[in-house]
Amino acid sequence: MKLIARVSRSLSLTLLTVTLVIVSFVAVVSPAAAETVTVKMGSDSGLLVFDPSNVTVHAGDTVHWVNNKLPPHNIAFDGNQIPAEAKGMVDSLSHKGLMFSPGESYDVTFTSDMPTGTYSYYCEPHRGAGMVGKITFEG
Ligand SMILES: [Cu+2]
Repeated sequence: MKLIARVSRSLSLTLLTVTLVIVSFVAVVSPAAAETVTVKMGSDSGLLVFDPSNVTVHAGDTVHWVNNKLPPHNIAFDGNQIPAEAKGMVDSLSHKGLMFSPGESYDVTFTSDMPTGTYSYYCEPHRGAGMVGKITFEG
């Protein structure tokens, strides 16, 4: 009986150890929770800007543009100002249609299969006024 008790105790210790190792491994390997970064089109104070104009995202994160002030706005990525390997994605990243209504929004999710680097974009009606933005994708 004593032997069985000893065996089962060491067995449960082993199980506990294995469980702890697995749990800590999962905690280290699993990426941080995906985030949504909101970018206002037209600042609250009424400036023709993307606010914030520079954001940094990681794989799984979503950039969420919201029409805020002084519409219409749109989101146009420049094929020469995104990573060269991402050039084919210009159209799918951009929202060329003008957004007129406050609260209208557009999302782009950056996924691990996309090239890392800097993705610059602008608002077509207000590019001349300096309504430009930049996303740094760190993968
Ligand atoms: Cu605009």
